[in-house]
Amino acid sequence: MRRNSITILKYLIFIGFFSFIGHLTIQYSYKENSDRLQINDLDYKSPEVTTIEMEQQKTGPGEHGKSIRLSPEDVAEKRRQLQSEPFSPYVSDMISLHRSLPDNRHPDCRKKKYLSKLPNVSVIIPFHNEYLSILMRTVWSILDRSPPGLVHEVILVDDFSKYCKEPLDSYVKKHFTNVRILRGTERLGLIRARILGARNATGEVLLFLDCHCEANVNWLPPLLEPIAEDYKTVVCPFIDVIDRETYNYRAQDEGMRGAFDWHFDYKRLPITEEDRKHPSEPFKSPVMAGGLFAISTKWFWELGGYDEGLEIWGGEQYELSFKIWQCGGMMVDAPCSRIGHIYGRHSPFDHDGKGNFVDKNYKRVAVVWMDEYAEYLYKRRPKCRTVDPGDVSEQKKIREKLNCKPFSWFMKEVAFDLQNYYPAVEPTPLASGKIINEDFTHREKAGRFTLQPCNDKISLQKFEYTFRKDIRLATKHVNCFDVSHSQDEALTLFGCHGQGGYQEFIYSLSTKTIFHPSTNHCLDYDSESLELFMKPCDKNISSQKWKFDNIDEAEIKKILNKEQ
Ligand SMILES: *[C@@H]1O[C@H](CO)[C@@H](O)[C@H](O)[C@H]1NC(C)=O
Ligand SMILES: *[C@@H]1O[C@H](CO)[C@@H](O)[C@H](O)[C@H]1NC(C)=O
Ligand SMILES: *[C@@H]1O[C@H](CO)[C@@H](O)[C@H](O)[C@H]1NC(C)=O
Ligand SMILES: [Mn+2]
Repeated sequence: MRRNSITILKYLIFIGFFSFIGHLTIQYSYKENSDRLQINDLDYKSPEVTTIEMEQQKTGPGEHGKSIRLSPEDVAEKRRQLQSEPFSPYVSDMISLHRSLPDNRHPDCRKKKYLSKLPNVSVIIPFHNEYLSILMRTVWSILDRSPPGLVHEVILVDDFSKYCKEPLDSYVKKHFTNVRILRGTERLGLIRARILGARNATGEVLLFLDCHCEANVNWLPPLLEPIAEDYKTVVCPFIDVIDRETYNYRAQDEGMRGAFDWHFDYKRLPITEEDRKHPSEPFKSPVMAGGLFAISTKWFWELGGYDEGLEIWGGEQYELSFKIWQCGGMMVDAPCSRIGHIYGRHSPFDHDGKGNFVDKNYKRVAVVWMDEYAEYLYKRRPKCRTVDPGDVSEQKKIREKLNCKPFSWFMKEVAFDLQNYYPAVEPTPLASGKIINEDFTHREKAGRFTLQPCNDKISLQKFEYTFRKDIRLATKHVNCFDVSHSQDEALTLFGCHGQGGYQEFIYSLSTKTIFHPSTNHCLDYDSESLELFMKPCDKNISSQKWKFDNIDEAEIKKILNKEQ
């Protein structure tokens, strides 16, 4: 029988200044409820519990964070009516601006008590062409679910929107006393819009939010208490997920620590074992996700605010995170504060013809804060090395004035495990090249992850088996083999996270099997469809035997010694 070498190929389709004594429960009020709610009927227990119970009684579309599903006819009709308008805002209009959300905090959060006196906040929300009901639901969720007296003001920074003017102005005037709209005279970009809002704010804490959020039950005290205890602590909420089509509200996960890889893509690290013992307590996080955080006004301006040389968006979360830590502050995530965010709703802060601004932003962050570690970023982003960062003397002055620590300190003390997942110097792969199953007579078949005839010219046939025990598409190094139970254990690609789980594979030098611990199965293919699946391991069958072009046996034995 003629034996053809067949290789795996996938056609990718998609891809304190305040210190106070005494712990009390915060008084909690619920303003302007939907008319279905009879507050007086309720038995008042603790204020927070009462609010949750009141929310539980609400009925209506999208209440309790549930999905709205429209009939296909409705969808077609509305698409026709809306034309250029993205579809999902129509669904937003169907949902109460005061809709109820599921209390998805850790159960310990319901027992938590907070300092009776907390600093007040200026909430700063930049927006550009945001849809009115989405923006107003953001504002109402803030006001509805905050204890009285703590929201000093809400500042909506309109970054040169084409619409959202008249109806927004009159809505705000009619319904609020402590909400105001600031407008720039030119397009500012996200970073400068935030700075404009911050300059205008007079609260004790600045709380930056995105313009398509819903703050969940008692979200505010957990963000403020760590700041009340130490004004140099910056606090981030947990970010929940609001589906952009159905408006379903769900948890993303139970939290992770923020980090980056050396392309400067935002990444996340697992919570430490120690922190996992206190699931409702704030835990330290090296880097903020960027959009949602609270910082005392005093500390923000001591740090010089954001670097105003940063254009539009990009790198600002690193700039602020590095200087918070290096200059003597701290950053924590507060598990009891949850805020939903509509992901993938636009990227309103677009290029506007500003060219290569992201590399320039990164360069500014690197030259001011990263010392010798900047080199690792330049290696991954060669454009960063050559781009002119512009004048960074102001930023360097702040670093000197505040006597900030070196980046090596940050890496050692704060991001202490980052290099385990995202090493600055990528170790050579354990194996690389095509992944070949030699026992196959070739047939053409496109589709999912399938076996295909070997061809060294096809870059999608090149893989790397890394020290993380994941198998990456070598071309871009961002997609990894992934298998989840929900997909019939088919082999798929998913963004590499470097943290094992569904992306962990154990190659055996002796049996040549690729074992997947989380399903306890081995890589195999379907002889009809040629699609790749995980199946019960059987080292006797040749469809489970795989060979890499290049293999470092010594390193595999070292890293996988127990598993060989
Ligand atoms: C918030 O704090 C500032 C400064 O302490 C104070 O002037 C202001 O009145 C407070 N706002 C509210 C709404 O209490
Ligand atoms: C905030 O902006 C408004 C409107 O431009 C202005 O009237 C007000 O004085 C500003 N406040 C501060 C503290 O800058
Ligand atoms: C594999 O083959 C060997 C020898 O042919 C046999 O003894 C063994 O039982 C087989 N194992 C499995 C799992 O079928
Ligand atoms: Mn957003």
